[in-house]
Amino acid sequence: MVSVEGFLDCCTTMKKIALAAFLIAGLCAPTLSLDTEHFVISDNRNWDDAHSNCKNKYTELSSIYDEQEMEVLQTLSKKGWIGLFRAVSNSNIWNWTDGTNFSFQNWDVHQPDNSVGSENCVVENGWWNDYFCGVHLPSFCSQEMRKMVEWLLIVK
Ligand SMILES: [Ca+2]
Repeated sequence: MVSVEGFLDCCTTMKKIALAAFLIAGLCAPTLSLDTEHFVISDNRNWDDAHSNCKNKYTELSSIYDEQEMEVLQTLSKKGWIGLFRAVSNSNIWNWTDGTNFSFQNWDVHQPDNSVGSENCVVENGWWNDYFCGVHLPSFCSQEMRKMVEWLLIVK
């Protein structure tokens, strides 16, 4: 026969086990996220060499998806090649070297103007300008970083 105290001890123990299970299963949820970091390469290269250098040492020439990312690049350098290029000669079709969709745009006034029909690469200088790919400039490279993020819920 179980005494009253024994019954209460049993309930308390079960509550502790349930709480422990809840803490393990529900409150700590480690997840893996991808973070992009940008770097400036200050020695001057043409766009093709800048692209090869980024692929060899980082992940890609930088892609820019929004205003915040623009600001991050501007804190690194005032000017540099990015991963945007004219996909079809003399068209207004643009691709990112990493294959992501082209939607955000930040062209300077009167750009892209495709001067003399051969400005097929894009330089970032606070705004974007299509420019001659053979010009030697600094460049922006990006790197994908795998980061472990652990979500913790604080119980009051
Ligand atoms: Ca231009």
